[in-house]
Amino acid sequence: MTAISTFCPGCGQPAILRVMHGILKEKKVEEKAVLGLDIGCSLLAWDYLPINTFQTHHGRVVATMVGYKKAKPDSVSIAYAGDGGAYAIGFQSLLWAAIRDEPVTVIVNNNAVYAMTGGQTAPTTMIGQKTSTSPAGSDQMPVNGPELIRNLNKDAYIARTTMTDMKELKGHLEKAFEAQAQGHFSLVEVLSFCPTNWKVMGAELRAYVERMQETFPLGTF
Ligand SMILES: Cc1ncc(C[n+]2csc(CCOP(=O)(O)OP(=O)(O)O)c2C)c(N)n1
Ligand code: SF4
Ligand SMILES: [Mg+2]
Repeated sequence: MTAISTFCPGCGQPAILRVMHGILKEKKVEEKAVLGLDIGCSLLAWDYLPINTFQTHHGRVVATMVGYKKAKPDSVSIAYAGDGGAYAIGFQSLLWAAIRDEPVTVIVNNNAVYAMTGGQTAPTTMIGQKTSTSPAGSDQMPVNGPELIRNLNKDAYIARTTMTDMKELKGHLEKAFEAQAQGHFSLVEVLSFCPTNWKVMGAELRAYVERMQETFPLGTF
């Protein structure tokens, strides 16, 4: 374990991970928790927190953590993925975990790009958003994961929040872990800064996330 962050300065992911870790500590389930990591910048969490982590292939974190939960039903099984890992390459296994109401908690870090590989257009890239593969602005309809999954499972806890509001983020993650404890699927999508690929800094980061909320409304679904 090391507390040294390898995330870029200003990245949203350390804040999400720290809030999540705080809840596990408060509930004294740190030792029972396993954080499964997708490929993408989420993998930089592998040694960020003093909890066990599990590195999976790209798009396979939900399936892996479903399997882990089946093997260890007393565990707190967490799948941490980017928007690309969750809603593109891993979409099929995510949808089936939701349909089957698998008792795992999925946290999706939505930065609206494929960050680790250079900021390409992702399933969550917004109409008009400029990326390295859509320099004139994307014309592709984005995927609204929580809204879609809500229609597949009425018992799951499904929410979208933002790392700019730690209190809300904490509340949603707490409810997601409670849903898992009660035997239900849960997913919290978190709108999150990626200064490196958005090419913005400081106050502009918050403004970017506010614009994201026009496409990705916050709340419980
Ligand atoms: C099977 C496979 N396809 C493609 C890649 C290349 N790849 C690695 S990370 C990544 C993008 C990840 O984007 P996202 O899931 O949104 O996470 P982020 O980096 O934005 O946090 C891609 C395409 C890979 N590692 N494996
Ligand atoms: S590229 Fe973006 S998401 Fe990845 S660590 Fe840097 S700021 Fe964070
Ligand atoms: Mg991403």
